[in-house]
Amino acid sequence: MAAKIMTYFIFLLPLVLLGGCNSAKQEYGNTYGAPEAVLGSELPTENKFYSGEVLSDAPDVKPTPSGNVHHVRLDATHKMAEIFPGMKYRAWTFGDTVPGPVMRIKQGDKVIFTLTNRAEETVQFVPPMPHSIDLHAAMLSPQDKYRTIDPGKTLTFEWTANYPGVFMYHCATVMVLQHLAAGMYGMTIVEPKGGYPTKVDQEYAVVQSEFYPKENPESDGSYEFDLQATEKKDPTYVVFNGKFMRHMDEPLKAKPGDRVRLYFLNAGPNDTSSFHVIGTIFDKVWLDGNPANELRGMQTVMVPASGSAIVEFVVPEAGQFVMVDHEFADAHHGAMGVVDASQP
Ligand SMILES: [Cu+2]
Repeated sequence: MAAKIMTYFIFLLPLVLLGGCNSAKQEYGNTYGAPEAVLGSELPTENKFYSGEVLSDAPDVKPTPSGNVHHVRLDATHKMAEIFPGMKYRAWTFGDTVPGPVMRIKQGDKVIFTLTNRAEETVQFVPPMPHSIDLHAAMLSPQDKYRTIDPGKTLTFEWTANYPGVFMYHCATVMVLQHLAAGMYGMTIVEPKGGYPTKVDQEYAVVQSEFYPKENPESDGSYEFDLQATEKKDPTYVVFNGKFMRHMDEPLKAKPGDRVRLYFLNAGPNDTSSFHVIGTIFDKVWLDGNPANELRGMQTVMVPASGSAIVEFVVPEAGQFVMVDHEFADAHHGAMGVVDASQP
């Protein structure tokens, strides 16, 4: 009997353990581990502050990319952004936009990623500032790949997208709250292997975030981050895609009968979102953007700070369908926008 048990432990147990590991790998085909990040000083000379065929400006979403390896560069910059026309905010950005560019890749794809810190070149109002990037779509050592780099530096590393979803990326340099409130966040879409189980007529990216501005002491008419309001979670503006009520003026276009997919990310930094579209019901909701997390027939989806959802709905008839954060104080602070299907 004792000999039999020994046989089990010596020969069979390792196989059982190995089998367990293999089945996890087979289920997801995950890739773990990456070469060390490389720190450099070669800054791009072009005026464009990002590059990569898989990038677009929200609400636009690039089509599913071909190929399995993508080169992506995002630059950290400082710029005067407008939260609404004429209202100037001292923003810190990825790609010189708030939110940063939308990255669309596929599960299993590899990204050769470069962060460049160009805060030095673009400085207008704050001292050159260290920055970093934390990619929620990746699984990497934060101490190596998400390290803070000085102005004038670049950091290059690679990663593989193990899980499908809609993921946040953001600056993770202390004080993180300040870098987030200043505008340093964006969306990565990782499409499942084999694509989504539905076909849609329209698709858009919507990033919700909060702004906490106060007039800056130099009284040049611009605004900057208000630490007190941010720590009290008391935003002046809650916005979709970087601007107060932006998609009331720039509606997302659809037609009656269309199936619409929204990739929705709540970048925060502080509030949840109760995302709702007036006049329809979400046929499918994939929490965190992963079709394995499916809910049906939902009126409102609760999305935490740094969380996301893909929502799909049918436009039932001609009309203007208003997206809101149904925490209505947030809607009044700017988290409203239209899906316009008033024309056939
Ligand atoms: Cu930063």
